Amino acid sequence: MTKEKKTIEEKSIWPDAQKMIRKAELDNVETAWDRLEKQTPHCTFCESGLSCQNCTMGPCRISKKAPLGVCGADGDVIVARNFGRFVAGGSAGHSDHGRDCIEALHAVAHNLTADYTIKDEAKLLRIASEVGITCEDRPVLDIAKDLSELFYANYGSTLSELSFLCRVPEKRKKIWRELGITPRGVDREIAEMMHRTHMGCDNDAPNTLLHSARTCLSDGWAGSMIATEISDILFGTPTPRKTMVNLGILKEDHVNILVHGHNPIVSEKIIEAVNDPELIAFAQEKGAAGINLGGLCCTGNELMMRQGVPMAGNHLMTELAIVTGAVELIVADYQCIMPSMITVSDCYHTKMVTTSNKAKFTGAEHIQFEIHNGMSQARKVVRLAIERFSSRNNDRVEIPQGPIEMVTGFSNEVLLNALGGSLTPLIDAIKAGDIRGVVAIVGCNNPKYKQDHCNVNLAKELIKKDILVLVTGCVTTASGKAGLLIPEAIEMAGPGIKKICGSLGIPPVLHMGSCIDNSRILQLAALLANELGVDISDLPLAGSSPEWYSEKAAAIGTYCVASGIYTHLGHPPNITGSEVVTNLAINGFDDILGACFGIEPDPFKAADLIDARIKDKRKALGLEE
Ligand code: SF4
Ligand code: MSK
Repeated sequence: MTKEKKTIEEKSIWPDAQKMIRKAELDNVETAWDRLEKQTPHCTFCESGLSCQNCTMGPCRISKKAPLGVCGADGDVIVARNFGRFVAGGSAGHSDHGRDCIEALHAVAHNLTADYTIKDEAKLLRIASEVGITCEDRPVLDIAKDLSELFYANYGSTLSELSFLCRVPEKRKKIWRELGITPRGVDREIAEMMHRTHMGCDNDAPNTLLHSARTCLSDGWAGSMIATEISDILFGTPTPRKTMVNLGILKEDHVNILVHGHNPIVSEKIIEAVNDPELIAFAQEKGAAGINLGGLCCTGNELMMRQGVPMAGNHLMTELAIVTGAVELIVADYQCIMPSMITVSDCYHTKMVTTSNKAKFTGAEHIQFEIHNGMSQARKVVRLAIERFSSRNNDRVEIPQGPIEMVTGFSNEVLLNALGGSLTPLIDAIKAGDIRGVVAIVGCNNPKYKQDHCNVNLAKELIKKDILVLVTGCVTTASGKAGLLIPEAIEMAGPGIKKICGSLGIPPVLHMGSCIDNSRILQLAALLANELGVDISDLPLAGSSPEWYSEKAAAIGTYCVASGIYTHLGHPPNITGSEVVTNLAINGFDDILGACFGIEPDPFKAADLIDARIKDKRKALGLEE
């Protein structure tokens, strides 16, 4: 974690990052690490969750001398309220992304766009029947209309429970019913969280935490899940493919364009424009060998999963990608795009383009993407990038090292297919102890940590212990760069994983997508529980976000715990100012939800912590002595 002045080697484990941090220093470019240094030490009131700005009688800070805010709220209430608003922000982010996907499906269904189509009709029919829509003898677009309407309703206040709760094991639904946290509508839970945390409403910390769980469940089992399923319907369900990762994917003689953000609605059109022969010819006219597209963060994950587009880097690589001096243009949708991208790109010839009214950046060129104009806007963006190529200063270009190979595209459909159509072989492998458990490592980078040290070492330790690892979000890039996402990585795993993954020809760490695709992991957990007739909390599963930073990651962790999955975090959210809240998160939730958070910054100790939990679950199922 943070210390005031870090050496370059202490900032990141990666040679490409270290070289670019050094270059940034020489080029006089400030990065997240420099700004962190200036922000350290952080305010201890904020860090422990004990400051409140919910009204203008304050702001208030809770201390021994002043244990109550002006309104009389104590530390427990303030911490719980802050946490509730924090995860409501995360749930809103993912779920609003899901809403944009519904709008796209709705527009396709009503013939309002020629730019988007249904790529996976079989999946549309499968999902529609799963949520109770009649499909027989009906035109596909009519089914899509009904599905988009039903998904819109999942955001409102009219449903008594969310459509995808049909996937949730009965035992889990009973727990939610008894606690009064069955998620209803996405917007409803988020709005209620904001309401409850207004001055003078919910002044009972455990009660506020329960609604935090409900809010996050609406993200996991609706907002994010809807986003994933519609993205598959519109752009294709991912299948395994080889691709490359790290800054070495940039090409010195090409126009380099990077997509950044989360929603594939923009990036899927950019890839089409990049492959347009007219635009390729235009790039060649300008002296480039061609156009090279790469990904950053989660929209990069989306394009990688479905199209095999190479990945330039995760969260802390986004500024450093510009520092290569080789990037003509970054096109961003929303989420996790550092505002500093503008100032860093101003130091080079890189153009920043924003595409959503929800995420405008002063200093960027804004090209608004709508469902009806996605293709023409994408062409504009690519043309702009090509025009920047001649402004590149070749003396300032440095592309570090060659890229690393990785395999991507492990959707649940692919896993089921690889297992011969049923989960039985996986369950048998779990019963036999060849696969002792399954852990999802997800989430971000945070400059308070040595970049990817925890993400990578935790994955390595777990596979050694015969625990299958699933990755999404920025941990994907970390695992790929560490060589864990290729079948040959079974050599780093224990004998059981080596045997099972070896026989299937798959890596011991499987890439399952972007941040919203954690919903794929929820679905897999539910499928396993239903197959065995147990609750999700009975399974030898865990989640982990070792280097998380975002509200969305906290929301993911909370919906995992509320779904019955023990979740490790490298550091706690800003809740440590309240014993009541902290105890509930790391102990009390276990009693009522069958899962809780575990906090451990050291990846080796975290692996032992998770392993112990998996051992307990296996013992309870009679699978281990
Ligand atoms: Fe202070 Fe209470 Fe207002 Fe918060 S809600 S700022 S604790 S008076
Ligand atoms: S992009 S939320 S830094 S994983 Fe999904 Fe990466 Fe975390 Fe953003």
